[in-house]
Amino acid sequence: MPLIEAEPYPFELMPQCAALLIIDMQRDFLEPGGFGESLGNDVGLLRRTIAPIQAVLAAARDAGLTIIHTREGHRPDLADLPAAKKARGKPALAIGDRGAMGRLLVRGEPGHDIIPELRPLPGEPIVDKPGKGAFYATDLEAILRNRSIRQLIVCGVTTEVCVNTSVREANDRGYDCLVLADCVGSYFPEFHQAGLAMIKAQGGIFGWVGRSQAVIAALTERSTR
Ligand code: TIU
Repeated sequence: MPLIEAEPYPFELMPQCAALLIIDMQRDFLEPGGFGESLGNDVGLLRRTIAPIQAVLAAARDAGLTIIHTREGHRPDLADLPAAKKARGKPALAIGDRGAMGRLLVRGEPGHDIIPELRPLPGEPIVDKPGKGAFYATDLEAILRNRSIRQLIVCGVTTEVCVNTSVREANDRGYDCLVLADCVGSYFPEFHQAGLAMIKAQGGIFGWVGRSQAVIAALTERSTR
C-alpha cells in the first residue's frame, strides 16, 4: 500500500479505489476574457498549476486510475442559474453574457471547455456542475459508487472556492481526499494558503494536503512493478 507524504500525516493510497479528480480547469477560469476575469481576477495566477497537473494526470493514466474532470457552468437557457449567483458582485459581464470566449460559464461555449493542456481522453468522465461543489446537482456520487471509489486525489481551481467546497462535500459523504498543494490554485495567494490550512487542520478535519511529486512517485513505482 503506497504511503504518500502528506499533512497532517501520511496518506495510505489504495490505487484500486482511488480517483484523480480535476476540478474546473476551464478556459473560463484560466484564460483572459472569461468568467474569472469578469470577476476582476488576474487569471495568470492559476497557470502555475497546469504543469504539475499534467504530470499527475500522465502518471494516473499510466497507472490506470479512474480520472474524473469537472466543469462549472450552466444550461444555455440559464434555467439552472440562481438569480443570486448571476447578480453577485454586479459584474459588467454576468454569467450568460457574451464575452471573448462565448457566453460566460455556459455549457457548449468555448470558455466552458477544459484548457487544451488538460484535455480529457475518451472514457474519462466529465461532470458538469452548476454550483461550486462537485457533488451538488451532479451524478458524481453515482459515478464514484459504481466504480467503488473511496479516495480522491484532488487538483484544480480555485483552492478556496470549488476545491474547498468539493472536498467538504466529499468528506461528509465518507471520501478520503488528498489535495495536492502545487496542483490547486487561487486568484488570492493568502486564500490558497488558508484554504489548504483549513483542510489539514485539526488532524485532517477535511482531508490531507500533499504534493504532486509524492503521488507521481507512488504511482510510477506501482505501474513499473
Ligand atoms: N471553480 C471555481 O472555483 N469557481 C469560482 O467561481 N472560483 C472563484 O474563485 N471565483
